[in-house]
Amino acid sequence: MSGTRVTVLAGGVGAARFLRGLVTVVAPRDVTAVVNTGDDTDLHGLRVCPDLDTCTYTLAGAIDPERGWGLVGETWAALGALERYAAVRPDGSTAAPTWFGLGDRDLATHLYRTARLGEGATLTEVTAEIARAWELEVELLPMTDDRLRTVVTVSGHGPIPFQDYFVRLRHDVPVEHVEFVSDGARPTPAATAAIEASDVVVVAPSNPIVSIGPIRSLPGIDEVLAGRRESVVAVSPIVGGTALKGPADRMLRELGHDPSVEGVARLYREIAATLVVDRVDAGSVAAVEAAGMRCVVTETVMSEPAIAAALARTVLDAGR
Ligand code: FO1
Repeated sequence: MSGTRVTVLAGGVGAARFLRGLVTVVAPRDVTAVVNTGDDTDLHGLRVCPDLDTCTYTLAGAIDPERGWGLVGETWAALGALERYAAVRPDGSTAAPTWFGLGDRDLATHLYRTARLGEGATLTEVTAEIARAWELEVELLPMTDDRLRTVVTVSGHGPIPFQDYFVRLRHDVPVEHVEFVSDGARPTPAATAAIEASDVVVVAPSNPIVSIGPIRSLPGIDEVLAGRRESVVAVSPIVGGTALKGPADRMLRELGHDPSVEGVARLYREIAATLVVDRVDAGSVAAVEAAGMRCVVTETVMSEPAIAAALARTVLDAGR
C-alpha cells in the first residue's frame, strides 16, 4: 500500500497498538497520528503527556506490554524515595503525588519535555524531538499546542482532573459529566492539515468520550472530518458490549449512550462513513447500518502484531 497517506486520531493503548500494526502495512513516514492531550497533567512540576508517551514508547518497541503504559524493564527508585516525603506532607499539600506511577527512565521524557516547553518550544516541536530521540518515522502530533484539560465530574467528588479519576480513583466511580476545559484551545495547523490531506483518516479504537472527544472538541475538526466522511473509518473500541481496556463501556452507559457497536455508530456517524467491528458483533451489522454507517466485520482484538496488521489492512481497504 505504498504512497497511501494515513492520519490516525489517537488516544492511548488501543491507538498505539493499531499504529504498530499500521506501520507494517504502510510506510511509517506516510503515517501521522493526531494524539489526545486532554489527559495531560503536571506532576512534580513536570508536564506528563500520557497518550503521546504511550504512542511513542509502543512504536519504539519500548512499552511495558503488561501495563500498556510506561517503559518495559522500568525501575521505580525515584517514586520509592518520594514516599519518605509523602509521609510528612501537610494536609492540603499535593507535593509528592506517589499515586501516579512515574518510572525512573520515563521521568527523563517528562524532564526533557518540561525543560523544552520552559524554553518556549511548542508541544508539537518537543513531541517531534522526543520521537526523533526514539527513532520513530511516524509523525506524532499533539492535537493542540494550547492547554486543554479533560475534567470529569464523578459522584461524590465533583469535577476532578482526568488522571485523578483514571489513576487515583482507578476509574472505579460513576461518571456524571465530562468536559474539556480550555482558554480557546485550537487544533494545530499541522493536525488540521494532516486530517485534510491524508488519503484515509482512521478513528482509532480509543475511548470515544475521553480520548477521541477532546480532539473532536477542537474548533473545525468535526467539520473537516465530516467534509471527507467517505474516507474516514472508525474502529469500535467496544467489543461484545465491553471495552477491552479502561472504562469506556461504563462511561458510555453512565453518560446516557449505548455501550454497543450501535451506540458507537451513533457517536461517529456524522464524521465517519464506516465502522469496523469485531466478529463477536457480527449480529449487529444491520443495527450499525440502520444507525447510519457502513459496517465491516473483522478481528479487532489486537492480541498479537499479525492481528493488528490484518486489522490495519482491512481499515485501509474500507477507507479507499
Ligand atoms: N496509568 C495507570 O493506571 N497508573 C499509573 O500510575 C500511570 C502512570 C503513567 C505514567 C506515565 C504515562 O505516560 C502514563 C501513565 N498511565 C498510568 C497511563 C495513563 O494514565 C492512562 O492510560 C491514559 O491517560 C489513558 O489513556
